[in-house]
Amino acid sequence: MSQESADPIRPQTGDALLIVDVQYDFLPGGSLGIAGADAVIAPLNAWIARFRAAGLPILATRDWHPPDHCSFVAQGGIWPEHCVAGSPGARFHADLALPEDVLVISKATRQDAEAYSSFAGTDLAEHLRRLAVKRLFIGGLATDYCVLNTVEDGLHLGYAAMVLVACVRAVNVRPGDGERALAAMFAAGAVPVEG
Ligand code: VGL
Ligand code: ZN
Repeated sequence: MSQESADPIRPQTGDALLIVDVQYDFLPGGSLGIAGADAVIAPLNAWIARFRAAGLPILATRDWHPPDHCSFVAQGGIWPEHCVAGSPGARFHADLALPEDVLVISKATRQDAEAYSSFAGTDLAEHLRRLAVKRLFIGGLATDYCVLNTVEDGLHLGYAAMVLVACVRAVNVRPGDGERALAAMFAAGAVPVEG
């Protein structure tokens, strides 16, 4: 059996892969490091290979904050400083096999606004319209913040949302946040995809 026919769901025209915030600061050793988050890289690379082979669009978001972003503890926010635009911690992990023509979406770039959704204040929706995308395959970090808000916004905007369950990890500020976030996404109409 070929690799492709063994895939649970085969990407097709109208699909795009959206990789959320696989940046050093969210990976173990980073300033907002998520336990086990490096485990998303290998399965995401397999999805990248499938989308590339099918000639389908691949987009990658990045948390891209100014140095005094309102979400940081020094500004009264809840997070340690992370993903400051242009800093080493804001880089995509080098093992993530992003293609040269990946569309990069920077988000939460304004000092005075938190923005967990990849759609908030970005041109993501314009890109998806131009590319005639109907269905988003979404994986990355973190399940309980940017993935959750991106999936919910995507569903509200009329996209089908396929959640790559092996490719997401949660911050879990409260134990169970990640599981609750997944349950909320599926209750809202997102579809779990293995692998
Ligand atoms: C995120 C916490 C703070 C995320 C971003 O990408 O999920 N989480 N900033
Ligand atoms: Zn952030």
